[in-house]
Amino acid sequence: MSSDSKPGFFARLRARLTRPGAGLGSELARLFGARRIDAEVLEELETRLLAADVGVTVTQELLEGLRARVARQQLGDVAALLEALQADITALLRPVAQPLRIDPSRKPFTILVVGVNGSGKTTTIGKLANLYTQEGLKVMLAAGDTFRAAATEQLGIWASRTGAELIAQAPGADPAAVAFDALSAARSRGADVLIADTAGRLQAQTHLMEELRKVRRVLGKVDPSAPHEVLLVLDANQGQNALKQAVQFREAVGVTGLVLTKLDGSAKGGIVLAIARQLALPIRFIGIGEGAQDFGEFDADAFARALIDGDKG
Ligand SMILES: Nc1nc2c(ncn2[C@@H]2O[C@H](COP(=O)(O)OP(=O)(O)O)[C@@H](O)[C@H]2O)c(=O)[nH]1
Ligand SMILES: [Mg+2]
Repeated sequence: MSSDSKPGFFARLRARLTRPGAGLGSELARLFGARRIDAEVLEELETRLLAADVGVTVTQELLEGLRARVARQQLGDVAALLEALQADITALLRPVAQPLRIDPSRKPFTILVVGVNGSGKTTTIGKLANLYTQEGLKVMLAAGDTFRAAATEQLGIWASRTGAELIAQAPGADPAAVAFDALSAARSRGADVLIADTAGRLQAQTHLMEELRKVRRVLGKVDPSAPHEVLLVLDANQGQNALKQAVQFREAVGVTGLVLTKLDGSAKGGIVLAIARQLALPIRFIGIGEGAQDFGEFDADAFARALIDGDKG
């Protein structure tokens, strides 16, 4: 990512993660001002963490840490409390803020993208194609969602928009065959990156998970080291359900990284904390809108700041 696109992305993250002026912290500060921290303040904070989908476990952990410091009189007022909270959230997120590195010795670097219907897989692939083609990499996209003709069309639009090459077969084709052809073609044409789309899988349907495993196996037949990344795309609005999906996909296909989409206007950004704490899987990217630019690497400090401060300007 170029250095000048970073502040722009952070400003949009702040503007979109919460309603204007509605960061966790801004609201508490408005409610309580410079008041000393008492049970009521902590209770209000607890309510707001739960409302932001932080989840019971992480909320209790965060509050325990804060209560202990309040008891030791280390936190005088609401501002100090919020500063401590932001630091704790940053510390919680930092271990999972691991960017995806395209290893140039793995050529093509093969990314298999999985997730339930509508989570944002195809859009994320388009955004990734945009990112990597702009870095000068030769990118190929495999239309592995062969259930719906519209899915291939959607991927094709992103391909022509970004200059990536699309590899597709007729609707109804075997997704594993598409994967095999795509990786073989990407190899012979010297692509740097291959990104494979898959159909939206209902995680409860074991035969569909079986199909994803087959796609995985077939990629490994063309290149024993592939796939080099299995990206699970989760819709942040799915809340605790996203956690369940992650557990199931991880078991079935061995997820190596996460993309969290639709963090714009969800008011549920706290789910990222629950996911970080309970899955300990690398969070590679976040999506904050439908456009190619509404996408960036996950940054623990920026995210914690956006969550607490909101768009206070
Ligand atoms: N607001 C918002 N919409 C998104 C985001 N990512 C994807 N979408 C939209 O969500 C819908 C489903 O996305 P799609 O990529 O087709 O999901 P798929 O079924 O997993 O491939 C589309 O309307 C996308 O434009 C995001 O980060 N923010
Ligand atoms: Mg799709």
